[in-house]
Amino acid sequence: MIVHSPAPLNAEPPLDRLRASFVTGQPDFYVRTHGEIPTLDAASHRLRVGGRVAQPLELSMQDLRTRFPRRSEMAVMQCAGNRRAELNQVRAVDGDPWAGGAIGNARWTGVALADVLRAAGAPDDPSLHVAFSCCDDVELPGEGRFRFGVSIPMAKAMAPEVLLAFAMNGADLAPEHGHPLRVVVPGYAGARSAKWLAAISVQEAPSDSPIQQHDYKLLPPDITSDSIDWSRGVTINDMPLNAAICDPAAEARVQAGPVALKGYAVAAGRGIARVDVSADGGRNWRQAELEHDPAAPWSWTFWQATLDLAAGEHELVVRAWDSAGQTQPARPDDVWNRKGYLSAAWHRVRVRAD
Ligand SMILES: Nc1nc2c(c(=O)[nH]1)N[C@H]1C(S)=C(S)[C@@H](COP(=O)(O)O)O[C@H]1N2
Ligand SMILES: [Mo]
Repeated sequence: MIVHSPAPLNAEPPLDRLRASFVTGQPDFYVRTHGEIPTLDAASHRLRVGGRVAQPLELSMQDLRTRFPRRSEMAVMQCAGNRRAELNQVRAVDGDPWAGGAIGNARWTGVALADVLRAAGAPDDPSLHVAFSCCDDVELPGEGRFRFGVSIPMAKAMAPEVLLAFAMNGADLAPEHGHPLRVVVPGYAGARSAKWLAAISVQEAPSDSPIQQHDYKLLPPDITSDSIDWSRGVTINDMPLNAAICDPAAEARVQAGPVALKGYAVAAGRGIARVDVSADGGRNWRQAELEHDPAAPWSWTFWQATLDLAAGEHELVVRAWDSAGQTQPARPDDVWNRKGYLSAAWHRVRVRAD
C-alpha cells in the first residue's frame, strides 16, 4: 500500500494492483481513518437506535443477524478526496494527496438500514435525517477531540441499497474497515459510510458532528484562505462521474507499438455508457471495451483499450460518459476547491515509448 500517514492510518493500493481484480480484496482496499482504529468485541458490541422513533432499540450483532433479512450489495466505496493529488498540482489544497486509489469495489453483506429503521418505528418522513455515531475518537484542527459522526437524509437511508454491513467479500470486516459493524451508503462519498457504528439517531437536523458540519463540504473556488465560511459549502453526498487510467502508470516507459490501457470508471446511480481514450492529450479519441456487471448497479465498470504508440512522449487520457450523456470536466483547474474534493477531471498519464 502507499501510506499517506501511518497514524491515523491512511493508505491506498497502487493502481495496477487495484485494477487486477473487479472485486477489491480487503487487504488491497484503501483505508481512510480520522483517528485510532478501535478494538471492538463483536460478542459484546451493541447498536442503539433512538431519536424520533416509536420504539428505541438496542441490538447485539446476533440480533442483527437473526432478526432481519440478510442483504448483499456489490458497491463501490470512494473517498471524496480520491485523486486529490491532481488538484494539489493546480494550487495547494488541504488533506492527504490521494492518487486514484482511494476507491474499491466490494460485496458488502449485512441488513438493510431501512429494515432496522422500520423495526424501530421511524417515521418515513423525507425531511428527517439519520445520524450515525461511531466508536473512534478523532481530532480536527480547531475542533478539538470528538467521536466520529455523520448523517444522511431519510430518503437515502430508506433506499434498499443502504446497508448495516458486518461482512466484506464474504468475510468479517477487518478492524480497519469497521469491525464489527459499519454503514455502507452506495453512491455517496465514503465519509457517510460510518465505520465502528455504535448508535443511530433519527432527527430533524443533520448530525452536529464537525465531520458533518465542516468537513466534506465542496467550497466555491474563491474560498482560498484559512478563514473558511462553512455555510458557503455544499454538503458532499452523491459522487460525480469519474474514471482513471490504472495501467500504464504515470511516467512509465513502455515499448513502442500496441500498448494496453486499463482502468476503472464509476457513475454513482447512473450507468457508464462509454469510455473514451486518447493518446494525444485529448485531440483524438477511441472507445474502450467495457467490463460491466449489469447485476451490480452500484459497482464500477472496468475498461481497456489498445493504442498504437510511436516512439516518444505521449499524454494518455481517459474520460467516461454516463447514461445521461454527460462527461467529466477536461481540466482539474475547472473543479479546484480548497479542501480538494471531487477531483474528477479527465485523467491524464504521461508515458514514454521506446
Ligand atoms: N467511524 C469512522 N467512519 C468512517 C471514517 C472514520 O474515520 N471513522 N472515515 C470515512 C471515510 S472519509 C471514508 S472514505 C470511508 C473509508 O472506508 P474504508 O477505510 O473502509 O475504505 O470510511 C468512512 N467512515
Ligand atoms: Mo473519505
